Amino acid sequence: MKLRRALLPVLLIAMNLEADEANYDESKVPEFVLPEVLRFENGDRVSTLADWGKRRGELLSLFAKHVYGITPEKAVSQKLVAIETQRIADFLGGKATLKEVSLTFPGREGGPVLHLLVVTPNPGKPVPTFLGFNFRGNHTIHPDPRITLSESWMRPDKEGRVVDHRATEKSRGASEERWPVEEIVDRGFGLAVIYYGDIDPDFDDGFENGVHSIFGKPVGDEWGSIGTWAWGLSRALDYLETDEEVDGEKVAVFGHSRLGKTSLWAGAQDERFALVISNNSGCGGAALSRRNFGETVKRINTSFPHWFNDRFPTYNESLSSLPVDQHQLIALMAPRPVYVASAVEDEWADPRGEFLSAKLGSEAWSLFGKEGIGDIEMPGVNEPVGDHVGYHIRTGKHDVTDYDWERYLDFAERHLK
Ligand code: GTR
Repeated sequence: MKLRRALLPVLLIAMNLEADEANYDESKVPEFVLPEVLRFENGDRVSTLADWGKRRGELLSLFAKHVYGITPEKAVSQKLVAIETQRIADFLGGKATLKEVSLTFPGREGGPVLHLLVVTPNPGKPVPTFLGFNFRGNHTIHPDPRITLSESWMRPDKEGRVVDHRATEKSRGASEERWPVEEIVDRGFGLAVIYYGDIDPDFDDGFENGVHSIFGKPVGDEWGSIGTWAWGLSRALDYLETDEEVDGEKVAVFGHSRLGKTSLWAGAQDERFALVISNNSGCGGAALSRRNFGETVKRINTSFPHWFNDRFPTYNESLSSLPVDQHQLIALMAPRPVYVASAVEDEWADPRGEFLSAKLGSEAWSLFGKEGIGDIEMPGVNEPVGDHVGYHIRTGKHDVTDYDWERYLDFAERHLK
């Protein structure tokens, strides 16, 4: 009896762990009913473009209220001041110009600064441009020693590239494989990047730091970190619209993983983004929440309580009552082009769930007489598909590779040039 009692908690923990283990078995994906793209909450069908305009608004507020959080009014109206702090006219051996631009809060000296790095082909003229966050500082996207080393809070690493949360010289170019800057420039595009931690350092500090120091702690259903990051992308776009070497009407927003979730939420809210790219964004990004494959809503809300708003975890155990699913987030990009990419070994992100979102979200493009993914079952590996909604699943793991960028450049060439 005594022994049994002692064993009980251990057993319960073990059972719990088992229950929380990720599912990678397609036959164990539960049956589910998805909320429709082209149907209002009141049950009416969406059949005209005017209807879609209203449905779009409805979906946006549902995603804000139940998933990513509502952007506080004062943030929506906040303008930042842009100051060019460095210009390197002979970047990439003279092929390109690199600019560093600081975006600051007016009247808030010592407040958060968003450091934007913009590379555009020489000679300068307005070009379509990719905008994306990086995970480790702007100086990691290319080893050029003239790029300013980020002074922002960084996640420590074992390689000595970050010490005491500060980037070291050793970290220059550390992420260059994810950013084929020269290839982008050679194909006539610009690239703008920001370190996402400039907006909100990625740890659960109870929303004290980053831009929360300006806007205050979220209350009620207000935003989590993904919401603040997405807001930062829009502020970067405010600046890019004024940059003479950037075509502000042709800015593609790109992101990988948690930052892919962010690029989707930014693209959904801000229709000035001309094209939207989600690279391996997974749960809370492109992947359908109801599939219970790989990372689940419960798991993500437990591991990263600061990413979404406080209401999202209330659906951890009851996904069927979540009023939205992620194919509707994809639909919010319509009629603009959107690209979703998966990787075979990135099962955690549920490649099939990412594909299904792209495919089912495509319904919205049909209202505009445009083709989305089309009538395709799961495409083969390294076989990109789709017209205004693009998709590929490539070989390899959770990452951003040259293969991914080549597809994004092809897609952007088709739609933005
Ligand atoms: C993982 C997380 C994913 C994804 C990834 C990343 O730990 O479970 O949802 O966002 O991090 O951003 O690298």
